[in-house]
Order: sequence, then structure tokens, then C-alpha cells
Amino acid sequence: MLVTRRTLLRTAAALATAPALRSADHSGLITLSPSPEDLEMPVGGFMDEITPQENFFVRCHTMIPKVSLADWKLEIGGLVNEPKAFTLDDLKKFPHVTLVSVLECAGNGRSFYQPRLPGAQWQFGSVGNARWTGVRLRDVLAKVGLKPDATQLLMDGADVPMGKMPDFQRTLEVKKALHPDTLLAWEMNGKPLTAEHGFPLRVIAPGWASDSWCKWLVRLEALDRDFDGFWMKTAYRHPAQHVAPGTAVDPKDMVPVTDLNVKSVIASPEYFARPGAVTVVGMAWSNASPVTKVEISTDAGKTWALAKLGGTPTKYGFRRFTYQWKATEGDHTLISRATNAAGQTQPVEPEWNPNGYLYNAAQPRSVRIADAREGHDSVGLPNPPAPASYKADCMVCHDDHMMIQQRITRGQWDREITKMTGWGAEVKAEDRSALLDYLAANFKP
Ligand SMILES: Nc1nc2c(c(=O)[nH]1)N[C@H]1C(S)=C(S)[C@@H](COP(=O)(O)O)O[C@H]1N2
Ligand SMILES: [Mo]
Repeated sequence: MLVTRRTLLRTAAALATAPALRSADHSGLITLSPSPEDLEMPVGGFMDEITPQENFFVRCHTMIPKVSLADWKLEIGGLVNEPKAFTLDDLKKFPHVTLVSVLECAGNGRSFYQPRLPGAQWQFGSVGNARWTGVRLRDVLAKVGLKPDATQLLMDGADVPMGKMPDFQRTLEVKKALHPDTLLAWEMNGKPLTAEHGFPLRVIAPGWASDSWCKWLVRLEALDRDFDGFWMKTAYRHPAQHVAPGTAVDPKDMVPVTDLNVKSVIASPEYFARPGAVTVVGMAWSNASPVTKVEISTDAGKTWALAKLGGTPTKYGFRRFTYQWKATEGDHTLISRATNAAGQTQPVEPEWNPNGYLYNAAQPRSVRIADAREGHDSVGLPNPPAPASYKADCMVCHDDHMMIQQRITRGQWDREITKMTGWGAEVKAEDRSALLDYLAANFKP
């Protein structure tokens, strides 16, 4: 189907009039993009071992779909002996499982990469830790009988793409799907999933980045081959080997993002503290291999000391760490560095990759120790008036915030315009250079 600007506007208008389904108050989150919603948890959120719903980051590629439980079912087909559709009540008949796991966006930390990369400019907080309740995916698959030649499970949610953007469809390796910790969950922290987190059902793939945690799940299809949709073949891939920052990588040398990296974030102190005894507090997490050690440096990495691990250890969850610091007046650089049971440690140098995934460098943080807090700068908004095409072509689906947080080069904006035109934005040839000038001048690195 050809998507004209009219149909695009109509879709946007229809979605805009749908009732608000968000049930959590997200006013404490950092808005990267209000629509579709990309909301980040501020570093203070790393004080909580279990992240409450209102503090939990939100990442949506499209508008949140309106799902009515009365019409909802999960269809399972493809290479199975007996294709079936399950209601939520049907699923609730399988044995229930509750587990604690971190959910982290593959793009978390993207904003720290140099050279900079396009995409949502997450800093620390596109990650949270929750208690998920549901059933084992493998129990449900046993009911439909997965055929022996099935290798991948295609997951599809109820979300509909905007314009000509490809539908968010991803596959899970059958081996991961059959792992006893892989769940189909309807509850987060003891409450039904809210709309933004995937009501009524989402995939829980502990230890893996959250692009594999399909929300609003409506269909699973067993395949005997790799799926070649955009979100598997092009997106969510990173180089198999280390590459120098800025290198163009041949797509054949890229592999899908799966396991998370070991990581830690200091929650407190955030920017300021008074001189004297200061408790450094934060959270560390990892993949299927639990965190075994967190080290702290208060002198920009010259010396390191062991932090104390606290809280409740879980296989896939946040692990609290604390460190008692005798802070003296002045500016200090704090760094935390976690290690897991497999011996993986956070690197000092970020592992740059062309899509900006799985950032886990031990991140230096500046803290001022002083008796009085001093003022800080605020971010300025773009100045010269925008060309009409900015409003007509970009603002149909986005909002200024999406542009502000990018901070990318002119060449990168040029490629973004090409990508967006491919996805249905109707940028007229005569408008393109003014639009590019505006984007490049106002939303630069
Ligand atoms: N159906 C569907 N599932 C999805 C997505 C999506 O856009 N559509 N986004 C994925 C990505 S990239 C992330 S980071 C997580 C975000 O989960 P959250 O919004 O519950 O924090 O959902 C994942 N599951
Ligand atoms: Mo993500």
C-alpha cells in the first residue's frame, strides 16, 4: 500500500484521539521523545532494587496499541503440530512462575559513544529491574508441539507501524525460547502489565537485551530459518569482533544483539555532596552470569577499592553496592566497575559499534563536594524559525524533543531524512535542503 501524507496524518490523528492508557504517573522520568514515548529513568532511580512502575523506562517504536482483553488472544502457528489460539485465562492454567530480572534497552548509554550515533540518546536509565509473573514459554510451546526443524520463533505485537516503517517483528532463538526462565508474563511487580509495558502479555527473556522482550504479544510463529525483516536483519546487530570507533562495518560481519553486558551505575551522590562521610550507592547488573564484585574509584581510576554488595542476590536482577567515602572539598571523578561470575568486567574504553548498542564502559561521573550547591546551566532550545516542511513532514510523527536529543552531524541528518522518506515522510525535493540546513544547524553534536 502506498502511504500518502493524507493517510499518515489520518493515522496520526486517529491514534491521537485514542484514550490515554498509561496507568503510571511518569512525571519523574526524562522525556527523550513524548510521542511515541521514550522515557528514561534518572540516575536517582538506581537507589531502588525493584524499580517501581512509575520510574520504569519506556521505549516504544510506535504508538501504544489499545488492546481490549475481550478480543485479545495469542496465536501460535508455523512449524508446530497443532496451531492454537490462547486467551489469557487459557495461559493462566499453566504453572505460574515469578522471577526478578533486569530489562535493559540495547541502546542504553548510546549518548556516550564517540563518534556520536543516531537513535534515541539514552544515558544511564533505559534499564529497570522488576518482578515478572507469567508462565514458561516452553510449557505453552509443548502444548502446540514445536516441530524438530524449528530454529526461530517470530514474535509479533499488537503495535502497528507508523507510515512505511517496518513492523516491529523479531525472532527469539528456539534454544532461548525453551529456556526455563523465558516467560510469557502478564504481571510486573505484582500488578497487571500497564499499556506502555505491553498489556496484556509480553515476552520475558532474562539476561538478554529488551529488543527481544516483545510487548503486546499477539502471535508466535515457529520458523526453520533466520527471519529477514528489518528489525532482525538491519537493526539490533553489532560487530562480532572489536572495531575501531567510527569504522563502517560490513553487514556480513554483524551479529544479532543477545546477551546484556555486565554494568553498574552510581545513584548517589549524583552531582553534589557535603564534605565528610559520604555513602556511594548504586546498582550493578549483568547477563545470566551474576555480579560478583563492584569496585569504586574516587580519583578518576587511579586507585580502586571494593564496594560492599548488599540487597537480595537474584540471578538476573539488580545488585545493590555501597562504599563509604571520606569526601574532601573539591571536584572528584567517581567510577564504579562491576565484574560477573564469568570474569567479565566493565571496560574503561567503550566498545564502539555502528548502532550504539550494549554500552557498558565504567563511566566517570563528576561530583562536587562543597558546602553550598552552585548553579548549573540549562539546555537552550533551537533559535531560528523552522521551515514549513519541518512541521509538515517531521512533526506529523515526532516532536521537537526527538530532534533535540539526537545531537548528530549533517551527514547523519541527511541519512535520517532518507530513512524517514523511505518510511513514509513526504519531503518534497525542493524542501529537502532547507530542512537539512535547519536540522544540522539546530540539532548538532
Ligand atoms: N511489540 C513491541 N515490543 C517491544 C518494542 C516495540 O516497539 N514493540 N520495543 C522493544 C524495545 S527496543 C525495548 S527497549 C523494550 C522496552 O520495554 P518497556 O517500554 O516496557 O521498558 O520493549 C521491546 N519490545
Ligand atoms: Mo530498546
